[in-house]
Amino acid sequence: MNAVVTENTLRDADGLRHDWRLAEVEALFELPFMDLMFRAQQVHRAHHTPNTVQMSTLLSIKTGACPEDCGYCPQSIHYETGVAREAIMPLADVIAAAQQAKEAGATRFCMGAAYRSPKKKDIEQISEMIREVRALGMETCATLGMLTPEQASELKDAGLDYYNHNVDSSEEYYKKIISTRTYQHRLDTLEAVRNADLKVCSGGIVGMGETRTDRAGMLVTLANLPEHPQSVPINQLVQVKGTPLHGEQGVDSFEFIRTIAVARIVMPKAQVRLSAGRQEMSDETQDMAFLAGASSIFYGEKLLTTGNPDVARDRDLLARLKIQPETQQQTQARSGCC
Ligand code: SAM
Ligand code: DTB
Ligand code: SF4
Repeated sequence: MNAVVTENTLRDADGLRHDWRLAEVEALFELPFMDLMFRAQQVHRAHHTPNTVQMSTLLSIKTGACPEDCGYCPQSIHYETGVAREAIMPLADVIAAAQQAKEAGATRFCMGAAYRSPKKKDIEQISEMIREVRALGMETCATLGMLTPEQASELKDAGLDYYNHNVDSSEEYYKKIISTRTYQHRLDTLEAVRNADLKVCSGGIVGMGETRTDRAGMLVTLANLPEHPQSVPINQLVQVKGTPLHGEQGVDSFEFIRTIAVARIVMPKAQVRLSAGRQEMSDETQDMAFLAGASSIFYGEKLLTTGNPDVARDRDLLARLKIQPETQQQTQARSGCC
């Protein structure tokens, strides 16, 4: 990082900070709601096209039977959730789903697999999927669990644009929701992904019973990485029967929106994605999320195994708010993709 010191804070060559202290980020959370929203909107307008939202579509290319025990996840083999186990999807089905997502207006296609870490043959098959999706002119994203540096490079060579790997919460709270891997495992994969010159998509989940300090801690982790993730998904826990986190009290919508606003302020250039949980949100909560600086959504009826608002509801909401979906050309110009 090529760093300069300004106003007692360390900034990189792009003027971005990587030295956020927990107390500072907690103080942002403590601001009066309107002041926080005003600051977030100022940062948003300085770095992003107003009234524009990028749309990504998800596809679960390998579902269920995951050996990890993430307490929120319907795909873990440790919990009875009724999610059917499926083998890796045939290439033709993936291409058809990507084509359909493109026609519906998505500019990025994200392929998710319920792996702890992919095997050699998985990487080969998924590399083929990435090549074909990219040939459609869409940005590509994959989320396959832990990667070695070599696997990250192979995916890069196949044309992968983004790799999603969430830190999910603070380091302290992480231990309480997952026992089969550590926070450091997550950070190691993020390092491999960055070093392979892939764009990083990393965020977390709100409403798992964590404290505000945990939410602030998660954002400190993300903002203090050597580079800010280019994409930061903020998920509201989707409660699935059978998972240990089913029945958690969650947070009120203002606290969820505060988390988005603080993410926007500490990572000004990142695409902050209003991710899982939209189906359970009112139109007004979603609108507040855009006001707080969310610049992207998951679009299409399904996330990985759970529901998302249908396309008609999303089109109607965006039209009523006069928000334009980002076009393929805008997406490509912004990221240099395809
Ligand atoms: N297995 C890979 C991994 O864990 O990185 C990729 C797939 S995993 C389903 C991707 C992300 O989905 C998780 O990191 C988590 O943040 C999010 N997720 C999973 N279940 C969720 C739920 N019930 N509600 C909200 N987000 C969830
Ligand atoms: C992310 O942060 N959220 C998406 C995506 N990255 C892969 C996944 C949400 C999953 C919600 C539960 C499900 O549908 O299985
Ligand atoms: Fe497996 Fe990912 Fe679900 Fe954890 S979040 S159980 S690693 S699919």
